[in-house]
Parts: sequence; structure tokens; C-alpha cells
Amino acid sequence: MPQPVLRREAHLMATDPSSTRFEKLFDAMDTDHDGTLKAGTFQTLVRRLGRSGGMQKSNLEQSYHEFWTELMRHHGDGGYSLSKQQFVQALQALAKDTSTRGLIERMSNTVFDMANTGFEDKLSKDEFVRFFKAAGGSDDAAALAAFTELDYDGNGAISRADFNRGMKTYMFAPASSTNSSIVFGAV
Ligand SMILES: [Ca+2]
Ligand SMILES: [Ca+2]
Repeated sequence: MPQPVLRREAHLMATDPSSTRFEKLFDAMDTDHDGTLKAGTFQTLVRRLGRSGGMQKSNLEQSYHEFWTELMRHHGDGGYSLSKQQFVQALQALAKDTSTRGLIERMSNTVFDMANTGFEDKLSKDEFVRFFKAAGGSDDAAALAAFTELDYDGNGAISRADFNRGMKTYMFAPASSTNSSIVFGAV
């Protein structure tokens, strides 16, 4: 049985630049705008993203379920939902916990697989924009900005390596330079 991880002091967390990214992620995920996230929040995300169904959809459900379980473990106070502040603190604690690196990588890969509808192991601009809109984005300009941000080698497509690097940057970068929550499947 995994033990809850102690949370940091709130006043220390407030100075962490990643809190801005994680607050935005909360807002993108809280689609019913009730100020809380619950396990069911991720089912809504899967429904939005998972038009094709099948194996990829169940992999995504599994990844999000593991992610939620880890978030609640890092929250450590029990209960069934997280407020924005609780979500940000739990995600910051999760990001600092090296034992969750495998989970982060699996999530990145399953979200990538969901976005990738073609046969090649990369996202074209069209695939990416479709994925961005399914994830809640409405703005073509924002989709293209996120595409450019994630196309680290600038070859006009988002490879799996590009996408995974985007997820790592999102989770672990100290600076607030990367703001796109698309790597989580939510915009
Ligand atoms: Ca909600
Ligand atoms: Ca690329």
C-alpha cells in the first residue's frame, strides 16, 4: 500500500513557476466549471479525444486512471475531488517524485497515440490541429503556436520524441516558458 507523500508548505509552492501551467491545466480540465476535478473528469477527456475507440481509448483511460490515483496519493488528504489549489500542489509533488517518471512517459505515449490517426509515427499539422480542437481548443492560431512549440527539431511534424519532450518540459521545466497543456490532452 503506497504511503501518502507529505505536501510542501503552500507559501513555497506559490513561488513555483510551474504553478501557472498547472493552474491553466486545471481550468482546461474543469469542463463543468464547478471548481473541482474528480476521477470522472478524465472520462470526459477520453470521450472528447477518443472518437475512434478501441485499444487506444482503453489505454488512455488506463493512463488517466493511474494519473488520477497518483495525484490523489500525492494530495494525501483523502476525499474524492481536488480544488484548483489542491490539484496544483498535488501535481507539483507528483512532478518532484521520480518514481512517477514511468507513468508520465506512458501518459505521453498514450496521448500521442490517440492524436496520431495516420500510419506514420508522427503528427502532421492537420492531425495536430484536429487533436487540438478535440481537446477543447477552438483557435487555429493557438493550435499552430502549440505545434511550433512542440516541433523541437523544426521538421514540420511532431514525432513521438518531440511530443515526449513536450510532456517532460511541461511537467519538469522550472521556467514558465511552455504553457501548452495539449500534451495532457486538454486545452
Ligand atoms: Ca469539475
Ligand atoms: Ca519534429
